[in-house]
Amino acid sequence: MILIGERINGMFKDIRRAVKRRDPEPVREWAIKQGTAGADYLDVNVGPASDAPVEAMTWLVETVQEVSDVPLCLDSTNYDAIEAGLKLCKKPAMINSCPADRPKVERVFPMARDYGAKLIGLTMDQKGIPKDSDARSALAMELVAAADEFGFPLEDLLIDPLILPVNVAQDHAVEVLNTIRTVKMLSSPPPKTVLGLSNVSQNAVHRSLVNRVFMVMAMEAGLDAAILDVDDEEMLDCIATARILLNQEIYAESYLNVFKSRGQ
Ligand code: THG
Repeated sequence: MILIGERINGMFKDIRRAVKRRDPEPVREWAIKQGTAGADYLDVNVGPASDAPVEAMTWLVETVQEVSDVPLCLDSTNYDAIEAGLKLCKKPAMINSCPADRPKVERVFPMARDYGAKLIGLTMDQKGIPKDSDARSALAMELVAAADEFGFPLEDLLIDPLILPVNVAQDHAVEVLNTIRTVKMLSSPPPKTVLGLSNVSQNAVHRSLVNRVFMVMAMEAGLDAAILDVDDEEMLDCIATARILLNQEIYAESYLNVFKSRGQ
């Protein structure tokens, strides 16, 4: 399971303020904390309100890399900001993300290939996010075809079927799970799959419980990666236990500790 720490994102008030004031301290703290918790990547997003996204992303990437050598997942809809970040990344990065929308595909896939970055492809197009898993899977297929067309390695493509909050789009969750299953049959080798897990519980009660239960369900469907709260210890225990029960890890009495100490 590829764990991508969600916390350095302008959606959070402390980070939004830090980006605006160019205050490095909250960014450094979260970079170190998530690295210690076992993040394989750190998602970095300057937030929707940033008026100078290229400069903000440049600052954010530099600030994180001053204290952490965890690879970065550059999260922006502004591809100039992503490219500015890619130029600075010391480790191969992940690009977050590209929809199945032709002009964007033509901009992002060659960039991902040329920088040796992994790439998250979203099952959405200019019309938005379809509900049915069949329509989501058809968009995933377009992204798989684009990887082939632009010479991008399929195993570096992560398909994100885009989970929405359960309190406003309850009927989407099963469609997302079925999309994860279907994507695994699209090509050989198949692309990987990823979710922005905490979306599922936005504005809902029992947030961390909803996140953990959906994570385990998505793992059974074949999920390979998640953008999530790596600081949620019970979440990591759920992931470790699901890995045992799915026979992805050999059982040992110390399995919880083994999982938590990995990568440190
Ligand atoms: N797919 C991809 N990338 C993504 C998402 C996705 N990036 C962003 C997001 N979705 C995943 N990251 C988050 C980060 C934070 C929250 C949800 C998803 C979140 N934030 C609090 C909230 O909105 O309630 C912020 C409030 C606060 O505590 O300050 O829930 O789906 N590829």
